[in-house]
Amino acid sequence: MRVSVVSWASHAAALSGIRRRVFIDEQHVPEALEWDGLDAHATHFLVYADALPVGCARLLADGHIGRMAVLADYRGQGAGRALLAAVLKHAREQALNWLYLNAQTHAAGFYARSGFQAVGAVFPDAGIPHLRMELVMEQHSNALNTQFGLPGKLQFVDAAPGVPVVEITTPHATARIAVQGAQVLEWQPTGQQPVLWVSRAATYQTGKGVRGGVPVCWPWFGAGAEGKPAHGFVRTRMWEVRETCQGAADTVFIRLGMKDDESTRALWDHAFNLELVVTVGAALKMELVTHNTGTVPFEITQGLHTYFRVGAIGDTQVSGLDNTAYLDKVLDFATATQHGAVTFTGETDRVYVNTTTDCVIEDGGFKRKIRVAKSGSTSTVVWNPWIEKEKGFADMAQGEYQEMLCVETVNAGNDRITVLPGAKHSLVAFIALD
Ligand code: TA6
Repeated sequence: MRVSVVSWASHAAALSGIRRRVFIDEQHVPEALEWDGLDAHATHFLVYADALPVGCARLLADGHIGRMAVLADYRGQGAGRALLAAVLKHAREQALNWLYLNAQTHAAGFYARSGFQAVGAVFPDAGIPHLRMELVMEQHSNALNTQFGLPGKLQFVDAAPGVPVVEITTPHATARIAVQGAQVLEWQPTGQQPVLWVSRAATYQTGKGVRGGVPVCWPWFGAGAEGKPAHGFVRTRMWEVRETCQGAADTVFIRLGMKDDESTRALWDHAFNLELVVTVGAALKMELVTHNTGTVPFEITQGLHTYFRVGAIGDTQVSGLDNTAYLDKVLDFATATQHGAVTFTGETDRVYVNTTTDCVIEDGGFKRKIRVAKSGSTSTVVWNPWIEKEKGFADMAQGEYQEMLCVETVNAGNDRITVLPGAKHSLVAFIALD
């Protein structure tokens, strides 16, 4: 089987002919979904049996592989394998080292044999069950360093195959951020204990968030609707690195982003551009910016689900929430009011409402105070799983509940954000040692 790399301009007839027979005639995909306007901007691939074009595929500039189709009479003869091999070869040549696709579930094994890993749950697309699958090529960190590295200040390393992590070094602090999920993992001011907590049992693998750091919960906070992931779907997917730069006062910042695609629209049918901008220095600033790129308003709940490292939970309290009402998840979301500082003697899982105040984690064990300031939020979550709930987390080691505490900067409960078409919303968490 011979494969040619072609353009839509030169081979639209052959490409559309194959896709019409396979997707529209055979699989009844609606025309409007098939011709999505992206073809003119994509690289296309045609596989030939003798002189006849019998299969196609396309690759978008962001690494999205799609429209893989082989005519019925030519399946099982290696056409698909030849197409995928050509796409991967072209991607490497273009230094595209992170690829993703939305595979019809019956084809998941085919892609898995080329190293693609499933991310998230099965979702319907045009009424056909699909799985999002991602592949990080072995030299992904190298490519990211070439494009975004800042010598002596910012570099990418692989925490595990396919899990690139950015390491940031400044005179005031160091930090680590997983590109997958745009998850800040560490922030450690010079001479201090780490401020963020990551479980010793945490795993680093494609499609799975790390237990600890700052998971990004979006476009919903908390339990999802039936069959949808808790805390939204962005924390287990690869984000794209968009910008890195040295900022004022010896800070370094990185901007990561994600846009909607078929697999996100199958879970949440809206067009969006989501960005996380992290500024590392003597403080840690995380700004989660939601941009509604669609034509209708949408509503989100969200959170920067920050896990803090404390010396001993029993010797820790949180001030700043005095006289604040909260929903107590441990008591089936019963409402109560906080009196004085929050102390910890058991499982604690509370959504404090109508509050814009700073919280201060007063850590008697490490003899330090961590200030959590925020903007774009009127609710704060305080969570410690304690002994029993800890046992339910395979990625928490026994007894770790004693050294961690979540003070989360969120829009949760009735703190729901409506973003109008074209508008943006910014949620900021600003963390510093008092
Ligand atoms: O923010 C608190 C919480 O919603 C807890 O109820 C618990 O579910 C925690 O988040 C961890 O959730 P996760 O999905 O990361 O295991």
